[in-house]
Amino acid sequence: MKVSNWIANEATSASAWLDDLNPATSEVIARIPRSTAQDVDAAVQAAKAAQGWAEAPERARMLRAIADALEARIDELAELESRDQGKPVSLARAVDIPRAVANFRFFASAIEQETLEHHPMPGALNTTHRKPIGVCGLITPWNLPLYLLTWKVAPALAMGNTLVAKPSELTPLTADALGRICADILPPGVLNIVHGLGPEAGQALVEHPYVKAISFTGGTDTGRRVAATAAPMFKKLSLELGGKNATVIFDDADLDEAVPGAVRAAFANQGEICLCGSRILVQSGIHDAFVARFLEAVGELVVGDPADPATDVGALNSLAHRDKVQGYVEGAFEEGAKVYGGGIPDLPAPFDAGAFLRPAVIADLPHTARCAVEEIFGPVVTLHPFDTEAEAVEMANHVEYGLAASVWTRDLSRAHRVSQALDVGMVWVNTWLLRDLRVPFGGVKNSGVGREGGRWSMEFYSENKNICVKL
Ligand code: TXE
Repeated sequence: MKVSNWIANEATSASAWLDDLNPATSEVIARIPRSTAQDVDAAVQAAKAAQGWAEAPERARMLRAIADALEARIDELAELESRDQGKPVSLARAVDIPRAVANFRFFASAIEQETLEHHPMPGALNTTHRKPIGVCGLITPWNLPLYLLTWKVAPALAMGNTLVAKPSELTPLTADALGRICADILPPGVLNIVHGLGPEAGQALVEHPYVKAISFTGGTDTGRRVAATAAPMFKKLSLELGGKNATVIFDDADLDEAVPGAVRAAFANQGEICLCGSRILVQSGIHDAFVARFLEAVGELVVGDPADPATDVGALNSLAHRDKVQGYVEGAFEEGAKVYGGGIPDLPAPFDAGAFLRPAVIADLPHTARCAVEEIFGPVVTLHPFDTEAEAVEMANHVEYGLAASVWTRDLSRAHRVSQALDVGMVWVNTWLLRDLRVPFGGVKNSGVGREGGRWSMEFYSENKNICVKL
């Protein structure tokens, strides 16, 4: 299979190509363009020429048409996402692709229902207007490929911008499918998709003078580089970066909820979600009971063929990433940790060549250990006991990241108190990753800058303009 760049609704070829692998088997499944700065420039020029492409009601109609087209191909897209990313097909079918559909429907409704402010003053009236920014650059990662790409594309289109998207070179397939779908729905140049390597195509996009806003989701180090390039050019910047999120279990937690909740938070999507709860803090009174049930539940997770409906944990995104994750587990062991599970599973061909790792639970290391403070981004979780509420907050906040947390308790006052004290952008109480698309999404500290979601996305992907009329 050959993946194309989509520039002005044309599938365009490239002068060089990259291999795209299925991480569950290490087979080459596609070749993708290794785009150059010239390819990026062609996409940006097409986007620039397409500005002013439609009024809001027409844009809403097109967003719904994209949602319908994605929904009609849900099984095919789920299979494509799984083959490219390594995640279970069942997860892509239940979560990733439906969420992509929802992203378009949500922002179609949002622009239809948008209200703007007027500020009357004696003898004059101020009206506020939202204008498109112009050409926006969207750079997305490999963990939730279509889910996160559409989380940017939908609001950016809704607000009337034209786009150049650079999906992760590791997971290009559903972006290609989106480009094909949109070529039949959007005017030429409105959505352009350019594939290639981050330091080449991604960097060229961030550097391009006509690109007025950059929305980036990816690793913190890459985000730092993107910010260093974009900030002196005064580009609007949204950075959704990594996380090292705490799952905080208090003595009074309902273990029937907290155990499966903590398992899901730690290992959903192989632990490759920036929101994953990769550090579990457990109060001493419930510690042993929780750990026994948690380890039992983790031991029941099925690792293997992502196409098998029984699979809970698929392949990591690449062998290189699997080795990096495995390196953290081995490092923890050398530091004296007790490691439950982990290791490379014994799978039949062709999965013996895949990037699989059994879920690993690390105990008996302080909450300051390397594996407890750095983002591992794989099926690895650390366990830490605590005594008091204050201690839990101190431990949870003792990382450079500040994306999310979950708090498990039956005490409503404590839930509020602890949620307020945690230095993060999002807290879930007695649940994890329950999303309402209207709420602000983003983190503090090294987890990023800015918020997306609902009106925050609409704010980011537009420029506010005030008009003052003397009466
Ligand atoms: O992501 P990168 P990587 C974390 C996770 C992971 C680590 C590294 O800990 O192990 O980051 O992952 C593009 N200019 N997350 O290296 O490089 C790149 O092509 C412009 C957390 O795979 O950040 C891709 O499209 N763009 C995370 C995108 O940036 C550049 C999700 C993300 O890739 C670029 C993924 C450059 N100089 C990884 N260099 C989350 N927050 O969910 C790369 N890119």
